[in-house]
Amino acid sequence: MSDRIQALADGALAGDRRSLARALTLVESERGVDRDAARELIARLEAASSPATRIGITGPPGAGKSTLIEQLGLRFVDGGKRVCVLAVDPTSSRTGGSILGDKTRMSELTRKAGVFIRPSPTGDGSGALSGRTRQALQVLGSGPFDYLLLETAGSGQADTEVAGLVDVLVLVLAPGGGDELQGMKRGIRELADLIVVNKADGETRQLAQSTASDYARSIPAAGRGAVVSCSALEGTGLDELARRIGELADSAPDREKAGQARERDASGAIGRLNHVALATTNVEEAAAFYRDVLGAEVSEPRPMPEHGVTTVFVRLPNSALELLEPLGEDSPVSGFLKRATAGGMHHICCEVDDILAARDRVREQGVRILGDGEPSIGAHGLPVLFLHPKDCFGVLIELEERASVGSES
Ligand SMILES: Nc1nc2c(ncn2[C@@H]2O[C@H](COP(=O)(O)OP(=O)(O)OP(=O)(O)O)[C@@H](O)[C@H]2O)c(=O)[nH]1
Ligand SMILES: [Mg+2]
Repeated sequence: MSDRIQALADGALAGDRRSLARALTLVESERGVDRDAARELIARLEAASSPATRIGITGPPGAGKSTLIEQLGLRFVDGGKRVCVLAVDPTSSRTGGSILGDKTRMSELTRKAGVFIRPSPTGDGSGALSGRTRQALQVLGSGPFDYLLLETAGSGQADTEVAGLVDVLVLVLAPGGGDELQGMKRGIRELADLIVVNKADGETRQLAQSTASDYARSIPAAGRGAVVSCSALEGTGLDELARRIGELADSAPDREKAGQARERDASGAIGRLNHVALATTNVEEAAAFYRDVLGAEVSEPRPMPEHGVTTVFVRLPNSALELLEPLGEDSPVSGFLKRATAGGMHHICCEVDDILAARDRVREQGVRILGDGEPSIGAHGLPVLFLHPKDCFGVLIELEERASVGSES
């Protein structure tokens, strides 16, 4: 096992395409045995000497992110940069992947020597980035690339998360969409280094330019001037855009070094609330309630047979709700619903920096851990533990280890 992982790590560090592809498949795998191997691989890859600068390209579906990435990528390659792309597709976990979609959209870039393009499912279907995405970034980032372009769709919580994972964040928007601006989380507007209004061509040229001016007026003073319009289709404004992004990337502070300086808290104390999980006998109806009655954004239901539940994520500006419907014979939520037949709060999940330190801390205080006390891999692909509700004032508490790449922000 270890020799195999070492060979995979060596291949990935050297930029061998097959090794990179296999390493990515390993970290994206949902199989338990693969999760252990993936952690070992990531630990070996941390030896990478000069990780790629990460450029996040985010924005609503259809704004033209893939088209733009191909055009920017071609310009970076012409400028002598080595480029790779990770396109995270929130729909692919449901539809089985739009791998061909993005590859054909980037067909010219795909053919360039030394360029590596990889579509990746987000994992939990919530649009939020999973632990797997973070690991995929680490794999690609450790290869011999100058720039790692990360494509993610959506707006809201997922975007704010992206900001913590990249060195430069570019927000791509389509012309018009004043509602989008209203709906867009303030955080993302402030976190973006550049806002690009795409499709400044044909009938939407004028609209793109006025949208760009609107955005420029509405974002905080520090961000003014950071709004540009372009046409990824016709190429207008792209040389200038590529130059500006390149400048931002080359002057970005060394995130790896900053990350290393930011020691993990080894006290085992709990950190951010990750989500509150709510059990229900009908996840579709519950999702419709959060969407239609309360007006929240909800994901599609996702069956997770390995966890015995079908889940829906309800996105909130500062956290998430996870709706759980039992799946299969021995679902962990079936017992709960026998007592609380109308459904109810099943558990809360808090993040910790170091899952083993957290376990030792609570154990010393006499709190029991459910199961054998060994962390298992939870729905986000990260190690988790559950604390006994009888020792926690009646509340089932899940502790989840924070992902290894800086995710706070
Ligand atoms: N007119 C015009 N159309 C564009 C431009 N850029 C992209 N498109 C078109 O917009 C559609 C969506 O483009 P994509 O590049 O796939 O957009 P995306 O943001 O990657 O979409 P998702 O990955 O599905 O979220 C395609 O039909 C493109 O051809 C542009 O600058 N002008
Ligand atoms: Mg795309």
